[in-house]
Order: sequence, then structure tokens, then C-alpha cells
Amino acid sequence: MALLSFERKYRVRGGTLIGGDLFDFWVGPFYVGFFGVTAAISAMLGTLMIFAAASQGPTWNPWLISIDPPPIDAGLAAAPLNAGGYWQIITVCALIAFVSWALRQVEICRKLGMGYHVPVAFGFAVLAYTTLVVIRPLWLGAWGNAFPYGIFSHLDWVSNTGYSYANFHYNPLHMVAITFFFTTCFALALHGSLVLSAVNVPRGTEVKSPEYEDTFFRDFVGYSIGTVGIHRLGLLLALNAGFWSAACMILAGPLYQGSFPEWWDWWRSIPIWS
Ligand code: UQ2
Repeated sequence: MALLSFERKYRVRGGTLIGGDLFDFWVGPFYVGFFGVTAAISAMLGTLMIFAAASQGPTWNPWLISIDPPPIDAGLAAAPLNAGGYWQIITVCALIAFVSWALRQVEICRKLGMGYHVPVAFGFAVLAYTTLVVIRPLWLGAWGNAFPYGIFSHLDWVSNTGYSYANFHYNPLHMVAITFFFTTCFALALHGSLVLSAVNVPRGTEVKSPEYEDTFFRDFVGYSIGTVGIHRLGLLLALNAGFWSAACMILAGPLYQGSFPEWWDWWRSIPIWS
């Protein structure tokens, strides 16, 4: 179906979660909806707060601007604007914007009668962010445990947080997360290259069908996961990368405070070695 006639077919009322028909319209190509409005407002407000906070800082150099959470000893209190308050407001705006964005995806899925895989996938990214700036700081008892909003400053936070567990690469859940990230890249490289190779045929000849893709991998490794299967696998791998990233940060701090290289001492002391 051509895009122009398809638009008439799917640009219909309904599928909204809240507000009925009130925001059930499009602006140009974009669906609005109640959550489009809340996403736009919170994103603009958050961005405005970033500029307001930056104006109070010592630099406009975009690499060096840093909007910091409250100091650790301020605990979980609401902070004065210039001592973490801006960071707190920006974080609330970001969370409202991200959740609105996910719910807008849900409304579009409902309109189209599709599955909810996209909002679920986006939800894992939101969960990973929420773990760093809400769940873990709450669990540790201070907003100061969250990362600062700045290009270099957030890199410094990652480095300092890592070193405070001696060597973060020994965090077993960090290992799991990285393995999923690498496997995700591997799967996407296999998939992207396979599809392009099937489509990239000499001019004037027909592109190759999925049977050719299956056959390539059956010839090559004796197994083809299939055209739907590779996308299921890709989503599974990517969601696991995000999930174990969040999990490794709950392990580091809330559940374990020591050095990660020493965590592995249990391995050296299992009775089988003696
Ligand atoms: C496949 C298939 C695709 C693919 C790919 C495969 C026709 C177009 C890449 C091959 C995938 C395999 C063998 C699984 C690899 C396993 C891991 C853990 C990376 O069979 O079906 O569809 O794109």
C-alpha cells in the first residue's frame, strides 16, 4: 500500500490512553496525543533549566559545563538551586519527558494495532537511566551518588565510581552486560551484512529472497535462526545489555561495597583446589 493511501487508513481516532480525542491529532508528520504535549513541555522546561543552571556556572564551554547533583552530605533533601536543586529539577523533567515519550509510543502502537516491543525496548533504556539517578542514589541515601550532567564531568564520575571499587571490570554483572553489548554488535553485524549482501545484486537482476539468507548460514554454520528469529535475538540481546548494566550498578554500592577483584576470592577458596 502506498504511503499516501496508508496514511488515510491509519490516521484515525482512538487508541489514546488519556484525554480521549482532545490531543488526538497530528502536527505535520508527528502524532501529538496527551503524552506528546507532556513530553514537549517537560523537554523544553528541562532544557531551559539546563541553560539556567549553566548560566550560574563558571563556563559556557560546552565540554566543561557541569550541572552537579547535591553534595553527598545533603542526603535526600531538596537542595537549593545552585547546590544541586537545578540538577534535581532537570532530573524530574527528564523522567517526565522519557515516560511521556514511552507512553506516546504505546498510543501509536495501539492506533496501529501493533505489539508493544518498541515502548518496552525504550523502557529498558529509561530503566537504566533511572537506576543511576534515582534508584541507586535513593538506596545509598544521597542524591550526590548520581552522575553530574556534563560531557567531561560525567566521564570523570564513571572513572571515579569505577575506581572506588578498585577495578570495575571485575564486577561480574558488568562482565555480563559487556558480553551482551558485544554479542549485540556481533548479531547486528551478521544481520546487516547478510541483508545487504542479499539485496546487493547486479543491476537488472532480482534481489535474493530470505531462502538465500537461510541457505548462506546453513552452508556456513549448519544453522539459520530465520528472518523473524534474528530480530527476536537482537532485541533479546540488546534488552539484556541494558538490564545487566543497570543490575551491575545496583550490585556496586547498594549490595556490595568492597573491591571487585577481591570479590573473586571465593573462587580461589573453593575446597576443590585443596
Ligand atoms: C539468520 C537469518 C537472518 C540473519 C542472520 C542469521 C535468515 C536475515 C544473521 C544467522 C544468525 C545466527 C546463525 C545466530 C547467531 C547467534 C548469535 C548469538 C549471534 O539465520 O535468517 O535473517 O540476519
